[in-house]
Order: sequence, then structure tokens, then C-alpha cells
Amino acid sequence: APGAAMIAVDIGASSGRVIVGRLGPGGAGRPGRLEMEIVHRFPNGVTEIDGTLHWDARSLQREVTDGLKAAAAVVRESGERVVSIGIDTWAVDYGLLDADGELVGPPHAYRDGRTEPVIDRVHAAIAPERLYAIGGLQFLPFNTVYQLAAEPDLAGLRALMIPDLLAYWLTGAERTEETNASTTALFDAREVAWSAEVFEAIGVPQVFADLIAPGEAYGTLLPEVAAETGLDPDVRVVAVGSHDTASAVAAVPAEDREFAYVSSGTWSLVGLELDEPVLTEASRRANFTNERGVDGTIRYLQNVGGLWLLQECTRTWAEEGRERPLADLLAAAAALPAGGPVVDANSPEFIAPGGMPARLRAAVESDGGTLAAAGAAAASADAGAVDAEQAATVRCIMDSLAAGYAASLRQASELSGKRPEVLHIVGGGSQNALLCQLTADATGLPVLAGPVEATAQGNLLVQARAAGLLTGGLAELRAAVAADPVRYEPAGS
Ligand code: ADP
Ligand code: LRH
Repeated sequence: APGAAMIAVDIGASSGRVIVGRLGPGGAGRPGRLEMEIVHRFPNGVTEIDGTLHWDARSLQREVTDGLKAAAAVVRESGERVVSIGIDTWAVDYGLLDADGELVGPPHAYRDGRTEPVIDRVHAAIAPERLYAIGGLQFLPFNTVYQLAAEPDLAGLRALMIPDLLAYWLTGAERTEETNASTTALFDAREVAWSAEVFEAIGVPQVFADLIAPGEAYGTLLPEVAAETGLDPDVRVVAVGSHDTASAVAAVPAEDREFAYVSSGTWSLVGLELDEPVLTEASRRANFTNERGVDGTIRYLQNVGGLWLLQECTRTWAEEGRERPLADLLAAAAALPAGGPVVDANSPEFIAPGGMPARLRAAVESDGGTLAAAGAAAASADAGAVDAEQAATVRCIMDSLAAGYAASLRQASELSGKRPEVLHIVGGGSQNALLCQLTADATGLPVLAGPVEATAQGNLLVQARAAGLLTGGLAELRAAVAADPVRYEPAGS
């Protein structure tokens, strides 16, 4: 029989990729490991339309189609057969469909400030304590519950989370994948069902589709999608941990359960994997989330500001004609001494885009600290070199993230009673050696960095199990992760 290939579509807030995955040969009674081939990459980001932040969902749909075409060609060439497609993206956002199933405008992006005026109204209708008891989510101003409450009129409309929207365009099926539903605050974490109580309290119709669990199929490809991409119409679109963080943590290459993780991309998702949610008042006050993972696990974590802070600084510097390679910025930051200023990377003041270097400076100065001034003497005579302000700003971001991770992990451990012995960093940020070392130093834990594409791997692992290529629970899936982690020891250990 021809070899089985799977296709992962993984779209983060800053970039997307389409990957062909297969299981390599196993040896000595061991199952094989994933092998991956990136066949398409594309940038992603928010776009401003009339002062409001959106995602260009139609362009994402085109990128997915292009990626599937490229995947179909690769698989045809190798004589394999595509068994399934899985899709994951960032959480909390959704597209609205009208009665004809057409998308009503581009989806709002979670960094938009439109929820600000409705948060108090939602909390008056249902107390934060009650919301936490039902959904177990940390308060974030962009949780879906606030976004839906900010919609002017939902009459006659249906909503699909972003990965489900992309799956709908491939299959015609309308479903909501469970791990992502758990990020809406409209979901009952214990019942694993939509919460009628929350919808009723906020006076919003139940606009979301029925739930689907990772491993179940949305359906097969629409004939026109098969024709356009060159894939067989019987290829199944399988639900995976469609929340990217669920997929990323499913592919942490951990050997046992005593680990902490940072899923490091645009956001840093920092926490522990638990069997049961922690829904105590202390946990709510500390603003820890209980997100649903693959196989019903709980991701007990906090969103720490993440590499968004760096992405936004580099974007501003590029606009100012001061673009510098990431490697140079990080090397200049690494050359600075420890003990510089830190900001609270969790602070909501950093959520919106724009003017990030100035906002970081203001935050440092409001704490009585200083950052090297803009236009300060360049570290080198080379006009193309990283200047003193850039070096200090990047160092401040890295120190702040490392401090934020350490604080979040300390609290997660206190609140859950779990004591991690190792910290896995996965995602694009696992390539940042400065951040990995600072994190080891700040947490006192050995850091194991990689894989970079953990999210796509988690996506593929769930597909592989659905296709019968892998069996067992998360431990067995994790044993098939392709990883060669880089180890960082904490200073002084
Ligand atoms: P998302 O899924 O949120 O779009 P990724 O997991 O793709 O994010 O991670 C993107 C981040 O990874 C970038 O913002 C960048 O800071 C970091 N990154 C990517 N490549 C490198 C590299 N070669 N060295 C250090 N950091 C990197
Ligand atoms: C990371 C992520 C995170 C959510 C945020 C909206 O990409 O999915 O888990 O909190 O985006």
C-alpha cells in the first residue's frame, strides 16, 4: 500500500505554514517518529480597516489552498497518499456567517480594543467569579465572551472559530473544535459543552456550531476544493487540537509528566499540564487559565506578553529606517550586563499594536528606571549596526519575559501543587538562545529548547492517531515527536 501522508495547516498570529508529515520507520519495537516537510510558508498579521483590527480570512483561505496544492504535488511525486488534513490557528477569534453561509466581513482581531466598553456590562450580567467557575479561564479583555457581547447585531448569524472556518471552507461542515471552544469563556469546562447560562446571561444567541473533539472528522473535501488543490475528494479534514497552544503542548517532547512548558511565539504561554482544572478563588485572583488540551488534559497557564513585544519593536524600527537583523539585535542584547530594567510583560498595556519602543520606555521610566535613549551613541561606528537604544530595549524585553515566566511558573506550582523539574520551550522562540538561557537562570530549571514546529507536530500526531498510524495516549504520541532539544542549565547550578 502507498505510504500515508498527512497535511498540517498551522497558522500563528505572525506566520503560517503548510506541512506534509509522515511517520518514519520505527526500530526495535519502537514506533517511528514524525518526519516533516514544509511545503508552503506565508506571513500573517492584523490589518487595520477603518480604525478596527481584522484578520484577512480570505487571504488565509487562499494561502491554505496554495499550501494544499503544493502538498498534493509533493505527495503525488513521492507516490504516497494523503489521508487527512488538520488545521490549527490562534484562539478566541471567530468569523460570522450569514444565512447563506457567506462570511460577514473580515473577522475581528483580538488585539482590537472594541471589547473595552462592554467588559463591565458582561461582569454585571455574570460575575467574574461565576464565569471562572464555569469556564476556568483567565481574564483577558479579548476572550470571545467579550467580543460576542461587543457585536452590534447577531440576529440570523452563525459563528465559527478561525480554524473551524477554514475547515468549513474545505468541507462545508460547521463544527466547533473543543480545545478552542474552551478559550471562549462560553464553554463549560467540566461538562465539555456550551454554557447556556453564559449565553443567556450576556443576552447573546448561541451562535456557535456543535462541538467536535480532536481526532473526529469534520468531513471530506468539497468537490471544488479537491479539483482546485489536486487532492482526492475522499481526503478527510480531521479535528486536531485546533487551538495552536493545545497542539504545541501535545508535542512537548517530555519523557514524563513533571514538566513545565513555554509555548513561545507571538505569545508566551507559560504553565503546567494537569489532569483536573484548578478553579479556586486563589487561582482566579492570580488569573490562571484552565484551557482544554488534547485527550481532556488541562493547560494551567498564563499568557505572558511574548515575542509580540519584539515583533512590534522591529516593525517600528523598520518603519523608521532602522531595521536590523534579528540575530544582530539579540547578539547586541546578549552583550549587555544582567540586572537591567524589567517591565510587566503580562500587562494589558502591551496588547495593542504600535509605538512599542516608546511604550516600553514609558513603562521602565514610570518604575523609576532608564533605557538608553533613542539616538544614543551607536554601539559601533557602523551605521548599519544595532544602536544603544535597540540593544537596551531588546535586552529589557528578554529580561522581562524571563522574569515573567519565572513568576508565572512559581505561582502555577503553588496553586496546583505540582513541582516541575524541567522546562520545555517550544515554538519559534525556542531558537532564541538568549531568552532560553535567561529563562533557565530566572526559573532555576534546566531548559530544553525545541522543537520549533511543535504546533504542527501536535497537529500531525492527532491526525496520525486518527488514521491508526499511532496508538495510545499523549505519552505515546509524544514519543513520536521529532526533537533534538538544546539544553540550557541555570546559572550557578
Ligand atoms: P506564532 O505561531 O505566534 O506566529 P512562532 O512560533 O512562529 O509564532 O514564533 C515566531 C517568533 O519566533 C518570532 O517572533 C521570533 O521572535 C522568533 N524566531 C523566529 N526565528 C528565530 C531565530 N532564528 N532566532 C530567534 N528567534 C526566532
Ligand atoms: C497563541 C494563542 C494563545 C491565545 C492567543 C489569542 O497563538 O492561541 O494561546 O491566548 O493566541
